[in-house]
Amino acid sequence: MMNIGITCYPTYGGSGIVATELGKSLAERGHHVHFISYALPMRLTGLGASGNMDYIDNIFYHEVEMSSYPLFEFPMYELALTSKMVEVAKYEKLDLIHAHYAIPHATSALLAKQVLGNDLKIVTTLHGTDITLVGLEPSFEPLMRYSIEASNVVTSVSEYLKNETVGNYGVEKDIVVIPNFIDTEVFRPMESKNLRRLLAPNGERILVHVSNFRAVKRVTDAIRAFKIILDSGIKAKFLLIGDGPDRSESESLARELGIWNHTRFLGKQAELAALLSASDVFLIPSGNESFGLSALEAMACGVPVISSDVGGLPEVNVDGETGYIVPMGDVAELAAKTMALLKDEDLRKRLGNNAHDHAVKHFTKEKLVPLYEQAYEQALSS
Ligand code: GMT
Repeated sequence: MMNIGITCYPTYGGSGIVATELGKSLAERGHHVHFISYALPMRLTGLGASGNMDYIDNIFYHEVEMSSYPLFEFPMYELALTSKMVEVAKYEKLDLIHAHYAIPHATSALLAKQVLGNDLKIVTTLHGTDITLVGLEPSFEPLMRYSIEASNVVTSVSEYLKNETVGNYGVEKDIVVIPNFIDTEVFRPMESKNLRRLLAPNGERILVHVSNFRAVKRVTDAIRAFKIILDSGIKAKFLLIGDGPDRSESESLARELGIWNHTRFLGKQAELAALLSASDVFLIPSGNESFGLSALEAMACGVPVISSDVGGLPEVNVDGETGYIVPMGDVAELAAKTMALLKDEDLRKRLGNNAHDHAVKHFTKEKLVPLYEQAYEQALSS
């Protein structure tokens, strides 16, 4: 049994989801898990297949309190986080802190270790946003490199992200690839007749997209592709799940293109597996994606994926087998490949079944959480 601190962003995003599911799974395996963040991570509710809010006494949540002081213009989140890490590590006798993101979480954890002056181990998982941040703000590069090099063990969610980190930033640290995973008791093909009737009352086909509507998700590509699909005469509905900065623009585009009545912007949804199971094809046309957890969740529900060809997406979606991969930004091809599935139900079903089998074979928590435990053991013996 280990005492593990986990720091992640609690908001709507893959890294927080992976960190939370990992923490829940580690707790189920008998470890003591302490989440340290500024809000309760969004999926830190419900344990086990029942999805009930069962109480479990080896998961703890420590909130980072932010105080404002008139003289300081900007809140000092990273220092407040560091102080909370010091407190939790000391009193809960943490063996290690698992930081999801090099900047700022591993940076804070490393400072906490310095303050404590002890042998607290730091395991850092790269999700990609760290690297994007450095792309946007090159002056962060030395801090990013330090946060990675000084961690005891570093993991990355895809080969792509590992190669980017090593190739583009000259990081020399050994990086262990541990792909993201799903709980197959939650993300599984579910009975969906009633939901389908509700969402597509006239038997229309159902397309689905799930994201946080950031520019990098290129949601408008999916909407433009949907217009082409409708224009071809196919009767379909498009579910757009999630929320974020580009939602208004996406909604406007749907109105502008005259396809508003065929789209359903559902906002953030808790019952994702049911909505995915009721859908025919999942679209993820991202401009960059170090892994694409939402695509994996769809695959686990038996839904074939049409993805762009960027980042780690080809490590998740196998072209011609679990769906199709199209060049990023090629809206016509996105529409064409989606139509190929919508017009051939046998093919769609076959790829959907393959997607499910692929997810269950390669990306389950049973298979991948032990790799994190190995990474922790490696850190403890370093
Ligand atoms: O993509 C986002 O907007 C959220 C972001 C995050 O940091 O939570 O997701 C990143 O981490 C996920 C979990 O590892 C990956 O599945 C996503 O591909 C990755 N996003 C990007 O690389 C853009």
